[in-house]
Amino acid sequence: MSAQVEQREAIGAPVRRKEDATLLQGQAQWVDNMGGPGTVYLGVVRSPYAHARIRNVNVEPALAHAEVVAAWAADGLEDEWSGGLPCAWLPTEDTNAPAHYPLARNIARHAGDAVAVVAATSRAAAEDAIELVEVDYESLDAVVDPEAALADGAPLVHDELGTNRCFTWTLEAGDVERLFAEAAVIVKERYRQQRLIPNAIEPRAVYVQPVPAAGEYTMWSTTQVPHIARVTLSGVVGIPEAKLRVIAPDVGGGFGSKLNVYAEEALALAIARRLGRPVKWTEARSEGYLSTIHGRDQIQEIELAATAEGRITAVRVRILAGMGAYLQLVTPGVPLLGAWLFGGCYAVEGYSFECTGAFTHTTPTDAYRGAGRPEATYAIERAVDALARKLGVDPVELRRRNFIREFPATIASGLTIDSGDYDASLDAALEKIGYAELRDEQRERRERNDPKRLGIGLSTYVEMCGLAPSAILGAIRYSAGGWDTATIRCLPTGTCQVLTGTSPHGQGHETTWSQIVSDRLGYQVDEVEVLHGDTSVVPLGMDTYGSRSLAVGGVALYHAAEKIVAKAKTLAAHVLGVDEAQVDHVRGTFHGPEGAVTLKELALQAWTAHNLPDGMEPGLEATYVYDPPNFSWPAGAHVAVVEVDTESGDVQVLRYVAVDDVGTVVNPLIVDGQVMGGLAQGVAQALYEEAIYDDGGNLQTATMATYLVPSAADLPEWELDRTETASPTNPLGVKGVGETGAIASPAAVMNAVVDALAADGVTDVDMPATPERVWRALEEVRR
Ligand code: MCN
Repeated sequence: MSAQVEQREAIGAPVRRKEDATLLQGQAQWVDNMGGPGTVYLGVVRSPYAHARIRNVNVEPALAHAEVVAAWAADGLEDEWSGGLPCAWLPTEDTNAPAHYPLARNIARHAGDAVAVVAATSRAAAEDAIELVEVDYESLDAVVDPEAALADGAPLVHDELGTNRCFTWTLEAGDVERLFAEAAVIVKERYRQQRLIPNAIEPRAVYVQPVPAAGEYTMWSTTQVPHIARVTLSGVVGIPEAKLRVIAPDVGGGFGSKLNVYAEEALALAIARRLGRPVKWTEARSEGYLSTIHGRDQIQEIELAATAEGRITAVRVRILAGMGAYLQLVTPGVPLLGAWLFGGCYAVEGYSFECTGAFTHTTPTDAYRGAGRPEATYAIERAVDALARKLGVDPVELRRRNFIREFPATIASGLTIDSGDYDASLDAALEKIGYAELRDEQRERRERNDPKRLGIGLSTYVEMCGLAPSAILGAIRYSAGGWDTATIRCLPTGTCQVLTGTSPHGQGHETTWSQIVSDRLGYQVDEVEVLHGDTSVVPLGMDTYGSRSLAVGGVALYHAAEKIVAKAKTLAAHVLGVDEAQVDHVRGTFHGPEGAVTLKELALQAWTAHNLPDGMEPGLEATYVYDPPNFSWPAGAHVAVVEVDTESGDVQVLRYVAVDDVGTVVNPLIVDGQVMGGLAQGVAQALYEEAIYDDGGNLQTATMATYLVPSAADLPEWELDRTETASPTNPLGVKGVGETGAIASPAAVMNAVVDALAADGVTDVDMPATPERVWRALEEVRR
């Protein structure tokens, strides 16, 4: 390999994504493309009521349909379940975890709750037949707002619990009471994190092929978590884990929504067993809005205690988190993923956090890009701006007075930030945006009473990702570990296979993993085949979420490469007839004092095994299971510039600068793409998207016509830059990037909106800052 090729494919090189050719040329393997002779298609009958007693379900009229094979309500499938659908994270010992089965028994608890299922010989027939199922519902009162759900006399989501409270979780550090009592200034803010609906390009789908005689099942699913799905579904359906193979083929995005184990997967497995036939289900988009998890849904109260000079001494936070009607895989844990971060990147001393989860008659919430950290970042970054206004200090200056500057830094909430340089990213962001000039323009516009105000909003964030040290996950009562695996198999003919426990669904692992192997072992990127997402090919894995894949799975791959090098070096010394200490390895070539041998040649030697050192196992293959010693802590400074039309309430994002520090960058093109995608979702949260329920629990934004996903035309040109502080906790120095954009940007945009209107007296606007909301906020102060 020439030095130039080496450079073009090493860690840090902007290699184009090798997975894109298949994706863009219609050759991808989507679950919905699968099927075969004898397949039956499922249609799910869903409750139109948010809360109803199911008096009777009559499937007979559906069975009369010529193409219908079978149909069941909950009681018809009851003996298929060995357990309920899983929740893997019950944060306290007394967390209320109600039973959750694939079909609702007796009571429907949210609009879209599954009540019956029909199996037909075509998808069209299944959809027709669900209309024929007769359900006798008695509509009951519903509660959709988490605060209302905790009020006395609220309708109960689960009668047997006697309360809508799911759990209360607290974290206290330092003498918070004293710090507040001694504070020269206190700000107290209340923010709302509206509910969001994830919108992956590919809706959910599942296809199950049984081998009845062997009791074996293969499930293809649009999942981010094939390994977790196998472990948990084997418990739900009672199929021994060894007989269940789960495959996540090409998956068209997830953003957290496919980090879950869903009723339809369990139904497909159970019905494949019942009928002995392949079973398939594909979600309709509007069906997904009701039955795939939602994100966010928090009411936040945050207080900052500060000195007269603006040194923040303590943070006190109370969160009310909407769980929805049931606990999905990690529902109660999501708000806690932000629990350590409400102090932001500031050196605070006292920390008090309390989170209560509440059930409502709505679609369950769960992980959505950022999961807990956008919420925390939003609260602290908006509160810091509120403090700056109260003190009459520039928000840049106030941040600088409080930055953490010594690393590793153990923060008040108890975790340790690995590394960072918050001034560096802020400096870079301010320079790129031209901060001083923008403040001048803002002043000029105000002086000439331009109805279009200019707003400048900052978000200097730090987040924790790369989930996670297994021992910490255990301590916070998460049911699984945080390790991941990689295997490198050097094939005898000069290519190699990588088996990874991560499960990419848009993040480009095939490319970045190939770069790591290229960098360490000298293969060209195209000589590396990355296999993933199949529990029979890669039995051990913890999958993709929490921006963990590079910082955990990629680091496992690095260590596997080191094991390959170690074995190859011994073999090289044997082949070259020299002492091992005399062999130098440089990217796939082993140099002795007088000759050299390549890794590819050694792979062939190891395969023929004709002449190996005594005791050496044939083959050149290594596996590493890596459990990270810490989270990874990306950080950065984002600046949004908005123009707010005080006559119409319209907000336009004029510019957006994001300077992120994600440690060592493996592939700058992919990192930029990840940041841009996250920014789009964060700006969408700030300005466009909101799941709205009416008081009866009907989802008012149940289609893409009413739920406003912005298009590229609605978003600004992203101006990206980076600073780089390598993580000292892993040998690659990497930190995660998959969620940074979504974490930082809602706060930057909303700080900009409020900054534009602060001189007019507006100090808060709820997200999304729609023209109507902005206009109403202005009307209120005008009156
Ligand atoms: N990377 C890099 N250098 C770094 C950090 C990351 O080159 N310092 C590369 C990685 O090698 C990988 C990609 O960037 O190719 C993202 O890496 P990482 O930050 O480890 O995140 P994950 O791969 O674990 O992806 C999960 C993350 C999450 S949690 C959500 S949500 C999300 C996201 O990724 N959902 C996505 N990005 C998405 N992108 C697409 N297209 N679709 C989704 O559903």
